[in-house]
Amino acid sequence: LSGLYTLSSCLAHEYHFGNMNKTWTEAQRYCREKYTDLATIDNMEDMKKLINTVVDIGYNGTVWIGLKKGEWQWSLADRDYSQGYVNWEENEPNNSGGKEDCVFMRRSGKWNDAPCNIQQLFICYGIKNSKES
Ligand code: 2F8
Ligand code: CA
Repeated sequence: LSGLYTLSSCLAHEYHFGNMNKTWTEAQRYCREKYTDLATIDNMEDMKKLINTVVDIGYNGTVWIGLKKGEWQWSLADRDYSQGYVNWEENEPNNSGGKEDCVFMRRSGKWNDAPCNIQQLFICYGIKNSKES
């Protein structure tokens, strides 16, 4: 399995639309089982690719991506948030109500922090797990 993860970070990665309402943690579990992880965004090229994944489907809502607090951290453990690409909406993250530890993306591609227990669609990242059909 570790070979699978190594490969996925070397090869061109793909984004996959998760067309089910899930909390952030449920979405993470699903993406880790079926692919590699919840969506990681390394640069502007990734960001455009991810936006296109949603726009191509014609979905106008928001989607979970693989970014969460304590300190902001990508779900994919080898990514360093503090050194990486960000695309926060203006005035975000604002931790509204003191409970916004997870991040979703709007159709514009901009990010907002929101409560992790909201159920919404999501984007997975990586290669498809060959054990799944
Ligand atoms: O105005 C931005 C603000 O909008 C909503 O709160 C009213 C968002 N909440 C949810 O999406 C649950 C905030 O996260 C956002 O900062
Ligand atoms: Ca917010």
